[in-house]
Amino acid sequence: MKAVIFDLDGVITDTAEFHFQAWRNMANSIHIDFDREFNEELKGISRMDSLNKILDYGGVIDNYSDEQKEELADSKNNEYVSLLSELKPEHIYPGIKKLLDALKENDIKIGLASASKNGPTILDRLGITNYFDVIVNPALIENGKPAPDIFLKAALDLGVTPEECIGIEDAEAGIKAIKDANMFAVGVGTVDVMKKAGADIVLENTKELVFSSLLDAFKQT
Ligand code: B16
Ligand code: MG
Repeated sequence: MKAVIFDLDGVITDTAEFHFQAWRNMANSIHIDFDREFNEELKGISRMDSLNKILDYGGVIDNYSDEQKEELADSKNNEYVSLLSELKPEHIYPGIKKLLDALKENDIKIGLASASKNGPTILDRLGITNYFDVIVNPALIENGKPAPDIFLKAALDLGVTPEECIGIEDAEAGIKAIKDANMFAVGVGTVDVMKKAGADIVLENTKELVFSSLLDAFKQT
């Protein structure tokens, strides 16, 4: 194992509630409402894919030009970014800081493969930017998760092969992306859902993301 590539939202911290509030306000402004169950489908996918899903859900996908969609996505993002100002280091999920320290101590490279264009802002607010050797810019990745591209780019930029990497994800689309990249996939979340997506091991809580356990699990493959 030479590198660990992290997803951000749902693994390092949780800004899902901010995404939910901002998307729902945007949707309400065009007379669409949705609940938390539908919101689950928006996790881990890009901003524009999320907007298209919402417009499709509201039955109005054909009523909006590309320009109008950009405006809607911008209005959601503006609200989301202002909500991010509430984010603090204490919002890092349990066990993550300890894992980052252990990876550094053991010379394991650290990458970020988040679909979020706000990834660098979020890492800054959490005070953990310096741990990351590579932060992939999702704007430069043609095919979003579940395509493996963002994880492959992280490995390439870290100078390691995919087989030397562990990927950590909380979304089905992300686990599929890691497996299609030929990496060892650690799922954080519900066992059935993560296993179905192809996770090699599943942890119910980030507290269980312990360096020695990850290394053991990786060695067994
Ligand atoms: P942005 P991840 C994803 O982050 C979120 O889970 C998803 O809900 C969001 O739509 C996506 O980032 C894009 O975010 O609008 O900030 O570019 O889980 O890949 O870290
Ligand atoms: Mg995620």
